[in-house]
Amino acid sequence: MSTGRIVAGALAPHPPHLVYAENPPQNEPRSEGGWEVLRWGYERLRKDLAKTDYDVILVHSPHWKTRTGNHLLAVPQLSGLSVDPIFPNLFRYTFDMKVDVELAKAIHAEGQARKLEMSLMENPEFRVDYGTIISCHLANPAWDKPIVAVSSNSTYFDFSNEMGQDEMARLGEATRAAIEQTGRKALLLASCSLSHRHFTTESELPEDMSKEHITHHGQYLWDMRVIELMKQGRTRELMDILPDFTEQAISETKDGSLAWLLAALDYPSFPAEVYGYGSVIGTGNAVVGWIQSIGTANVANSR
Ligand code: 2X7
Ligand code: FE2
Repeated sequence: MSTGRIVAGALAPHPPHLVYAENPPQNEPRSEGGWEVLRWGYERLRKDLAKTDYDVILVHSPHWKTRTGNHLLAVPQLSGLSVDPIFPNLFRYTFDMKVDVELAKAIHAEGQARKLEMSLMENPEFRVDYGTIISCHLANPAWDKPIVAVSSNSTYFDFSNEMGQDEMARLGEATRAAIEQTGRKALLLASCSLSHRHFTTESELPEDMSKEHITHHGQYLWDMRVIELMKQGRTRELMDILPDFTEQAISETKDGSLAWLLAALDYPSFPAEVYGYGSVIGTGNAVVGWIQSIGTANVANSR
């Protein structure tokens, strides 16, 4: 009998600014801080995760873009230097991570069984993208758990948001089945921003918070609508409006991370915990958790 399960999921945005602001030893550039509301949100997420027993982190990243299907890291250990191509002034990070290859292979097989195009990434020199690294770092700066990283395929861009979302629903289901089958207790991270319209110029001091705000009010209203549905546990409704949100808020959900997460969690109906919301270079970002032990206990207590 299988004992594996997803113990928690989180919307875990990856602006490089958040790691830059924390000044961890792995990141070369130094900062004077900034974006505290989001960073304190991650701090609160980490506190809740510390009460949760999990043994692997799975992350779906918009910045590992693959043209042909869904790729999975499948090298037991990866290290190197990852540089954000847009913000090399903020993110030059020396990474060193372990990968749960057995779980990656199980997802690969479950995806193929659902007619998804799947590939294993077996190049030991592979440079891991900043989206994967940042969400994992902010959720677990100790890097003491192995990860499985999932790429973002191009279906949303080549066909439509609806088709992309349909594939992510199947990939989420495949991910859950593989976790159950391999007996893992898993934390899942959807590494993405919400509204994603950003400034086209950077202020002289990137962490000058007097310059930071959402690009425009319409983006903020869309973000609040989506967050409200998460807070109310209405994630199936959220999936219904996600294609429109993706289009109108120019959202990074177009890379599939959030749809994958909600599908893997089987569309949770308990209220999500919103740990923080804030803008980064004009984009809207929320740190949100669906922690099974906390969420389902709250629902039981309220009955
Ligand atoms: O990749 C990103 C992002 N998604 C949001 C904000 C700023 C920079 O990089
Ligand atoms: Fe991004």
